[in-house]
Amino acid sequence: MKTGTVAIIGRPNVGKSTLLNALLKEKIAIVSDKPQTTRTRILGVVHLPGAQFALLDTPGIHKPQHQLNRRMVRTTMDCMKEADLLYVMVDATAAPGPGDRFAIEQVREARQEGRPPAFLLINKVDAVNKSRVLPLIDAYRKMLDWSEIVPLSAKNGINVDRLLELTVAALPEGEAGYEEDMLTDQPMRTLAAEIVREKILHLTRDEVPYAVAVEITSFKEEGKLARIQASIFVERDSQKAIVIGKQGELLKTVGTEARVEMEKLFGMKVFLELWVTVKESWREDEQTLVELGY
Ligand SMILES: Nc1nc2c(ncn2[C@@H]2O[C@H](COP(=O)(O)OP(=O)(O)O)[C@@H](O)[C@H]2O)c(=O)[nH]1
Ligand SMILES: [Mg+2]
Repeated sequence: MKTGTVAIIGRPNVGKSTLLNALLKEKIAIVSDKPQTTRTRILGVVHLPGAQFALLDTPGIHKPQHQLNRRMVRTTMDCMKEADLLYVMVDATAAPGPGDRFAIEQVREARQEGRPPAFLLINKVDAVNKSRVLPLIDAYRKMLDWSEIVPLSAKNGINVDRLLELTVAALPEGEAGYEEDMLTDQPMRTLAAEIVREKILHLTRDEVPYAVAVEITSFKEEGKLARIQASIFVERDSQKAIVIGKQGELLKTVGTEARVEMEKLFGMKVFLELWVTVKESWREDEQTLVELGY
């Protein structure tokens, strides 16, 4: 069968995690309109008749400012080394910008003699007029020796089947490496923490999304019930006040939305408790970053 590893690369916010979820037909990677939503490597396994491949969603390539960001970029570079094929994703709603050029430059440096092959994925074509796509293809064509150029919409599923066909054709022959029902290597604790973080990202803005981390402090399964306790870390008292909200409203909404999504993904009832804790400069603290799995 056709097997291998595919890494999704690109600047933040182009839709990498949305594509991972679309290809897996299950939401395992959190998505938001804020850059740097994905902080770790996320592995999903795509199962097709006659093919199985590991798909690596990455934090994306950007110029790092914090210790956390340096780790995120390093993770992305490591994923490229593991891959048999790269999906390099750009956004059809924007002209090629410095972020895209920087990402493509990193891809060029990580490859040796044109290996692994790279597909250019022009995402979000649902949001632009068709006439805008051809000039984009022309502009990007010059930047790397792409094996394929695929305009698509990860969100609406446009051309996603075509991408799968091209991917299977490009993968090497090999033995299946994963169990037939394996979806991701992320433990339930990690998925739970990420779901809580996503709900906070959706409900906050400015510097708050970047300053938030979530740690599951307790996860107990009792038959068809999961009792989950989570700590939400922020860097300042003012951020704590924002995350809790007036009379605890925001935190309550986070809790409700996160619980509903966990119940769907885990197929069990969830009892969720949330705490907000100030942890100054956690993004610069090596030990905290390790503890949080970054
Ligand atoms: N219109 C449109 N929006 C998309 C598409 N794919 C992703 N998005 C949106 O782009 C934003 C960033 O998506 P995300 O998957 O988190 O990007 P990542 O940072 O590259 O992983 C989110 O608001 C998504 O809903 C698409 O195909 N079309
Ligand atoms: Mg992402």
